[in-house]
Amino acid sequence: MSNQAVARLAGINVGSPAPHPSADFGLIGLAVMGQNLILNGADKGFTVCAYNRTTSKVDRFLDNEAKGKSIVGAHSVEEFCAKLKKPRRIMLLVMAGKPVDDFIDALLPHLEKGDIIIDGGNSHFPDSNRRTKALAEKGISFVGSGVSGGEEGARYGPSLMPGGNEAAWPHIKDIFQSIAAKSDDGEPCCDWVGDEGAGHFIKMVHNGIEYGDMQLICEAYDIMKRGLGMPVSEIAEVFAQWNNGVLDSFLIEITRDVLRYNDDDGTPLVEKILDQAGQKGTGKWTAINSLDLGMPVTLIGEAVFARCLSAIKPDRIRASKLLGGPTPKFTGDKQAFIKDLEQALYASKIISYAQGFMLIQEAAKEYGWKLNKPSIALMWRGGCIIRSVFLKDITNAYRTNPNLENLLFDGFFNKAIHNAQDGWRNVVSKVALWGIPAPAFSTALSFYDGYRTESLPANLLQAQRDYFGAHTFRIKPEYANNNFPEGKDIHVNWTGRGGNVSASTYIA
Ligand code: 2AM
Repeated sequence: MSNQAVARLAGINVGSPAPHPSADFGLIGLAVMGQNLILNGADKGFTVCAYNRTTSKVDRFLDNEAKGKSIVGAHSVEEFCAKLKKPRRIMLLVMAGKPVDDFIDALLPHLEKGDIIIDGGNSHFPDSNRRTKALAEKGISFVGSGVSGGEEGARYGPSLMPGGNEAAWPHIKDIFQSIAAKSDDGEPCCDWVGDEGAGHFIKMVHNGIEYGDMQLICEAYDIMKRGLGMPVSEIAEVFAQWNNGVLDSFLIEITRDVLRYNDDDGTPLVEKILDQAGQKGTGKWTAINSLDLGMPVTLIGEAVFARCLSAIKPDRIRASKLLGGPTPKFTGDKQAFIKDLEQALYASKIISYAQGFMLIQEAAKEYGWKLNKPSIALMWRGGCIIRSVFLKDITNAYRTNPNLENLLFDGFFNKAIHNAQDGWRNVVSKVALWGIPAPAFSTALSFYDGYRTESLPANLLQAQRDYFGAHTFRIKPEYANNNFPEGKDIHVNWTGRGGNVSASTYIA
């Protein structure tokens, strides 16, 4: 083979003039998400350059889905970079982890200061923190962008959550906001999120919240099925009704449709599906991060654990034969209970989002990020899995007061949760008596009651810690005196004193 042929196989242009830089942005990674984002961009009037590690996929794409559209292709990283207008805007939609770093390394020799690399994959936010810093040192702007909405969203309007080097934003804003979903008010579901890995962080929390929303819906279904003894077809109609009210959302809508879907034998398919949940890890990341940051994001945690419990089906089968409990028996007004259940779901959802925003707020503090809070809820209003009418109220809350301490302190949500309380408590107490697990409903209520309690029993806990480990405690200001001064770490010898507190007390 000639040298030229070898070079051509390696994707190097030999003897032909450098390609004219015609593409508004480039995208690497031609799996379905990548292809759909390119097609979406072309529909919005942008010229897009496509590249993929396996270059045969570029040709296949150009000859099929991309035919006749403003889409060009490249067979090498070099050719790809040469086809992009400057500053170059390059989006990676490849597998998270090493492939992202490998592509960044391959791109760097062909880039110039001011060029922009966007990672639209499912990267963990610490990786995006690292990449933002490392690329800034080379004069390259890195953007880590959450992309949500699946294949359909990518094609017709995803929710986009970009964060990283803010210098990039003016150069990508038009493209991002054009291809993003629009809220029902016509606003693009995309805005600048914040520094470093903030975009991927917000996507992670979005996924955690998605876990929580799904778990709440599953608990409501289980309570109607086993607690109220309702057939699936009837439960579907309850979800249909809920979808016209405060719970109006994509997940309630698809639940309605799933429950209405019958197998060939005319029975609901959902009842035949094995009750073992899978997970890809973003809910777990959110739960781990909440533990790392010391934030009580309990509902997402319970949603992750509920999937874990479902996954140990063999254990559950054995336990179902050995461990007794009550048999659910509903008496009373079924319609009234269904109304209570709607309130329980609504209130628990408010708690879940309040917890999610507590985590986001703490992350901003911990990582030193400036976050665009009103826009976070806006970005979730359309295109993504948790899209809902409810997010409009959250957007309003943070637009009214961007420094809102807690979502529950907003007038609208304060009133909403207050009004939902009676129904919520009724449901949680009844299902406990019936022996139907409702970990998400229950933890939401426990959180609410804990959060609104001025004095928790952690006084006793501190005493226990000091007893067995001399971990010290502090005294309540109103009880401070010479023995127990305010604001000091105090240790008491809990066993070795004869009534004389001061003799066995020291101040650490
Ligand atoms: P491929 O088509 O060559 O496999 C989703 O899997 C996308 O990530 C695809 O575009 C895929 O390229 C790319 N990808 C997966 N693993 C990769 C790797 N190790 N290096 C580069 N690209 C990779």
